[in-house]
Amino acid sequence: QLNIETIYKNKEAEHSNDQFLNDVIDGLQQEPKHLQSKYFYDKRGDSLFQEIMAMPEYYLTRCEMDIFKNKTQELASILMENNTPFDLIELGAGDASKSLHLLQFLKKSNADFTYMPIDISGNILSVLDQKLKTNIPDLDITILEGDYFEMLKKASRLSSRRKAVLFLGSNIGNMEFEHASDFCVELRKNLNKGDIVLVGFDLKKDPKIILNAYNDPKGITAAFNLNLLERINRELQGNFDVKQFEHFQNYDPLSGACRSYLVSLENQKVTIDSQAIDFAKDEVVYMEVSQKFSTADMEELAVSSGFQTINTIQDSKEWFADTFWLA
Ligand code: AVJ
Repeated sequence: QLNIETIYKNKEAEHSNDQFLNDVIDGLQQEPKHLQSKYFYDKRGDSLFQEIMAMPEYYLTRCEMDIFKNKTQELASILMENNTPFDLIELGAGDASKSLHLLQFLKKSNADFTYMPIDISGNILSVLDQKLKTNIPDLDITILEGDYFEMLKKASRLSSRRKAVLFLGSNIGNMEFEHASDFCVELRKNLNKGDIVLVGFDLKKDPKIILNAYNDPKGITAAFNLNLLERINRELQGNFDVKQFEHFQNYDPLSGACRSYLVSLENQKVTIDSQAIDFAKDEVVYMEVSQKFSTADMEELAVSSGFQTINTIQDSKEWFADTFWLA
């Protein structure tokens, strides 16, 4: 069998620095100030996120890994239904450490599929590429570097096979609830009837456990947030004094929103690509939401975007859920 390996980047990638600059200036001119967490993932950010996933407090990855390691057969049998060839598209694939188990299982079961990982970080995609070459040398893989929907459309132009889309890790939690709903509607529009989506949701649970996962005593999550200021310094000629900002994390058990902020410790002026931005002492920059869900929240999302829930698989602690939606 042929191992077709191609890397596609979106055209926008060439202009991505302009986009980054626009989004940063735009966000810092808003009230309250806001930076987008999708920009966390440069090379340093990727490596800090790897450290986060290895922290004892950050249970999410271990819980979903429990599902992918111990319920692989269940996952695979739904994806392989009726044995027709398919494209396995992963949104925000990262280093594919969880999906690796599924891919290996699908290969062993002689499933006819092409793996299409999509990620915004070219750096992590080269890590993924190496990892998969070593572990599954005969895997058909098409790598797509760029934004989710542009790359999903690209995937549709490349192939007309049925699609199974993975959106794991509670990545969906990085969107405000209304935005997540718009996202799922848009996702549904890009799929055909009979296509399948597997979405990972971090569930509402003991609020202390959730807050601790994002407020680690070693300050790795703080460094992960502060790295975006450093990235702005590196790539956009910014002059943030990172020591003048402090990470603050909050979890609201009623809404399920876990949010991170950077607090300005002084009145200060920062220049980014020759544009000046003022920060008042104690002013916050809103950085990221990591939304937590009840099973009712999950179902609401599915129904409002035209999907039908066909199965939900949880880890042994019942802290995390991977749910299958049928388009
Ligand atoms: C990669 C979006 C799932 O929100 O839990 C980890 C990112 N931020 N610690 C999350 C993150 C702070 C993570 N996701």
